[in-house]
Amino acid sequence: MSELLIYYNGEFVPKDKATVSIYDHGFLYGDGVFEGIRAYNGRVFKLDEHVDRLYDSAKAIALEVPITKAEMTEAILETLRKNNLTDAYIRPIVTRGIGDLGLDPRKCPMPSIYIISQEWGAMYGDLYEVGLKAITVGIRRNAPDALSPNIKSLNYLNNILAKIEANAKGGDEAIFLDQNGFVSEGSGDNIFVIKNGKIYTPPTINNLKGITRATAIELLEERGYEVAVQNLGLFDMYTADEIFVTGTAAEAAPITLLDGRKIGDGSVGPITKAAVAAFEEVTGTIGTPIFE
Ligand code: PXG
Repeated sequence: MSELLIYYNGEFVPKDKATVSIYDHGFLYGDGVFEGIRAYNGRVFKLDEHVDRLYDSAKAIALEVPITKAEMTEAILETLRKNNLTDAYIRPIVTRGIGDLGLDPRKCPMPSIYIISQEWGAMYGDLYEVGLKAITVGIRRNAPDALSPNIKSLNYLNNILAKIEANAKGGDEAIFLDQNGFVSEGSGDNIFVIKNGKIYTPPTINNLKGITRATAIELLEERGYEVAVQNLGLFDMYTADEIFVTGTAAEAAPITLLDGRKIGDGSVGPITKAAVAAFEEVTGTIGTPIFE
């Protein structure tokens, strides 16, 4: 297979040559934004939504992306075409660009744009059948008035610290609470809780406005389920009949054990199965075609 090509500021560069300046503020300070996108079956899933969120994240940090959304969309598709990918993970990144060791963003005259793509399958393998073991971590999700979790920024240390803690405690995924003790999200996914046939998910003030979350709400409502967006606490999680998480990487993934407590009877429940099946159906059929 030919070498993977990376988009860098309008050009395609072989993987080994796609390097970042040590003076790029994305590297020095986590000063930049990104997206995680999937392509299934030759179609990019929810491409416009991801491009919109990338530009919203950039706007929130006062970073002006130097190309239009239409140009970004085309750059993403062209990156996939250049690498002949049909089932892929796509990572567009926009950094503040190259500056110096001072943190003032005015030192960076030109943002840098990178698009990485590669082949990618399901993240949790066999765990979709049995469910994930999740751990509520002690570290709290970034407060919205400090660094909004709505910004998909290059500063993911909060999430990485959660993952380290979950790994150390034998969990497959971390569950964050926010500073008020409300359920926030996973390290890279949003949370759904099911009790007595009704579905609940937290509002997005304290978590990422997940595109898979929005898709799951839509798909479940279309299938006649009621989805309530409301604050949840740990009690709601421990006493749930079912819990699942949603994300571009995780897709819809069941959680069957949380902090040593079985969720429901400890097996994957019917509404979670319906969500997983519905998601699989849409990812296989809709999306922006790469090669047409
Ligand atoms: N919360 C956080 C903190 C995320 O990073 C989600 C929720 C789900 O959002 P979407 O829009 O994807 O439904 C994310 C997204 C990875 C990986 O490598 C993580 C994400 C996306 C892609 C890859 O773990 N997280």
